Amino acid sequence: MFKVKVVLAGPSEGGKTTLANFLADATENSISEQYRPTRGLRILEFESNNLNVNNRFARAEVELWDASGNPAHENCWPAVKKDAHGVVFVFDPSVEEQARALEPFYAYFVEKGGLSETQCVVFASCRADGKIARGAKLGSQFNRIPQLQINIAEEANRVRNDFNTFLVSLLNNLSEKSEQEEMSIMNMRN
Ligand SMILES: Nc1nc2c(ncn2[C@@H]2O[C@H](COP(=O)(O)OP(=O)(O)OP(=O)(O)O)[C@@H](O)[C@H]2O)c(=O)[nH]1
Ligand SMILES: [Mg+2]
Repeated sequence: MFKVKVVLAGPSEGGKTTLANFLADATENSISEQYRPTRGLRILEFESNNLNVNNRFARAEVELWDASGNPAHENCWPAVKKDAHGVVFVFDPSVEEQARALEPFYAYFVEKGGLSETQCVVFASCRADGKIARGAKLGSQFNRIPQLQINIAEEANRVRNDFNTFLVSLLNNLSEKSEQEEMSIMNMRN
């Protein structure tokens, strides 16, 4: 079974913890009314089944790192980035400042080394009543990263599917890599 470390990154009140609880609990009603800032870091673990990886069904053990978006907790970031397979950037598109506030996270996780853009996705986390006509627009550095609108309250299944699709893309990379490694080990033996 694959083990995948996925990081949730983005500004405070973007919706990371809400998303993490939803994904890990597998319940439909995990949106809490009250905002409780994450202090530092939480790590949630769960299994995702029935993932189609290279035309084989696979399961994955997901380690979801839900870090605080508050710059006061930046000291956690190195541990968060270390050995991460993928990053989900989360922000609230109905709040203009959140688009700007996402940029330091891109800079840290992608620009400053670590992850490539193929290991990233942006989830614009819409609130229940969030009929946003025109959401906050992200900087051009995000142009090469797929961006999806998610709405846990109204489209729970779709959010889960979107996350699993992202997982599969990460796992495809991983399984290709391990096949290449196997190949090179065999070549060394020959
Ligand atoms: N209705 C609805 N509310 C949401 C959703 N996501 C977040 N919220 C609300 O937005 C607020 C902030 O959400 P959190 O998930 O705690 O934000 P966070 O990104 O973890 O913030 P930090 O821990 O400070 O970095 C909370 O009041 C949530 O109830 C959502 O999908 N739907
Ligand atoms: Mg949080």
